Amino acid sequence: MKHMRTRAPIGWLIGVVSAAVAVGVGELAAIFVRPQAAPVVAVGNGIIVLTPESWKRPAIGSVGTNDKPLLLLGIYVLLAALGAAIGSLALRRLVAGLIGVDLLGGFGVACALIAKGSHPSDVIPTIVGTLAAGGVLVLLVRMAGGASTADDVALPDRRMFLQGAAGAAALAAVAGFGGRAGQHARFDVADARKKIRLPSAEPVPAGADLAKGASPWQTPNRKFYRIDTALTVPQVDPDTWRLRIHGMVDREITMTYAQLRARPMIDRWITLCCVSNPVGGPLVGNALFRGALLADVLREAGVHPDADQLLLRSYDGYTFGAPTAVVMDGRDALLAIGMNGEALPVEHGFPVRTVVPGLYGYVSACKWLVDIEATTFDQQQAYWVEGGWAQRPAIRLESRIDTPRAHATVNVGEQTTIAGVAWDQHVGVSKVEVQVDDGPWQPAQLAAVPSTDTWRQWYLQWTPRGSGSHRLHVRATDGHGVVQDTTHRSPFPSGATGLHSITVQAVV
Ligand SMILES: Nc1nc2c(c(=O)[nH]1)N[C@H]1C(S)=C(S)[C@@H](COP(=O)(O)O)O[C@H]1N2
Ligand SMILES: [Mo]
Repeated sequence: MKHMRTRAPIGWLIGVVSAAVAVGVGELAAIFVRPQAAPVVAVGNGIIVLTPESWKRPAIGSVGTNDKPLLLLGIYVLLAALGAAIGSLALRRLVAGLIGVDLLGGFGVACALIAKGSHPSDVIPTIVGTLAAGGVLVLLVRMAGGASTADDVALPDRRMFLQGAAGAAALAAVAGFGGRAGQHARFDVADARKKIRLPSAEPVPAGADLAKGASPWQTPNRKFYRIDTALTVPQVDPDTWRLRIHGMVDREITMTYAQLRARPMIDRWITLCCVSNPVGGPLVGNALFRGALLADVLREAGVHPDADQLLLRSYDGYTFGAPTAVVMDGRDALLAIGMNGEALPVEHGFPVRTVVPGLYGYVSACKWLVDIEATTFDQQQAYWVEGGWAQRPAIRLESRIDTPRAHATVNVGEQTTIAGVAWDQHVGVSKVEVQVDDGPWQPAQLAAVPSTDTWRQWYLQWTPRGSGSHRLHVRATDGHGVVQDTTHRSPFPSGATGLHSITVQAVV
């Protein structure tokens, strides 16, 4: 009985340490492949593909913002648990334990293969890690006195076993951290990005940024919302970057970064928003994008008139289907290289992304762009459209109260600014109104805008009369005179509608 109690934890320890070796050695091997090929990342990317789209909602870009660390944590926890189970199995029957290791490794290999944008060589780190884990498992089982179905076998040499386990754990840690460091040294494009100099950014247009307490009209790069499926931010070297334009075109084009930069460049303020932004939500931002006109390049390629879809493909293997007619109707659809006077930040698509004013991100704003295929909506479906999101959604007119904050305290009899932003890219915002409780809709002051492609700040001065709770509503009217849709709809499948409202507490 006494020994039985000690044997189970020994098996768990052997298994967990072996699993750690798989992960660590895999990280090390990924130096020779690429960061996406590290086992845990490959498994995560495979799980993203395996997860039904309905589970990934409401955050489009599936693993939206906070769920990425959660996904990775889940993988580590599950791996440790399965490792512990395999370890105790191995301590009874070594072959069974090794089969467990292989099954787990096999799952990892399968994930590496099905991940979007995968290369066949992405399986190498998982294979190397699995082999290392198998070796360590055998070694530690031997040090623990060999596999046995008897319950009362004690450790032959407790010290030696613990030293062996500690050594394997140290190997896992050194290989893991060393692997990560090596991957950064070999693949990070931060230095290449820093070397790229763009003309300094234009100042914010006069009168655009006048509502105190509203979101700043220009969103700084580090505050710009980020939505994508990338567990590791793709590191795309501008020196080896190529854009291929093909499909239903007269002349295929392959463009280098230098060739793109040699094209005429324009700077445009454009508000980008995510279809999965809830009413009043934060998934919207406004920046100065610098780039070349996409339509010019498409004309050079000779896109066929019946190619109604441009399938934009990213380095990490995701696809975005933009209507060709929209991209070519004269709006400033960009092959963007710059954002707010800097080269695109790596998380926002360095070195090149597309930005199309008036279209949601998931149908137009391909980050880490590498490929454009002229095709039709009938022939090919883009990634999120496969998951049920609308194929050609019209962008929604929206307005948001930024100040006061929901549930804020305001003072009775004291003038308070209600302010925020409203947007309907490429159509524009002509009016914003605010309603306090059941009162009349009061027109807000509108800030200036350089075009219809950006959001518009608004503000209204309000003096709360009675103490207690007050409800504030905002609604906008678009450039054609259409008032915002009040029907409450969730973001799936074509963008949220409904009015943003907050309550505040007035006190004396
Ligand atoms: N490669 C890639 N590009 C992508 C995505 C992605 O998941 N992968 N998400 C899209 C979505 S849904 C949006 S809303 C925008 C967001 O761009 P941002 O992260 O620069 O704000 O990027 C788009 N481009
Ligand atoms: Mo999005």
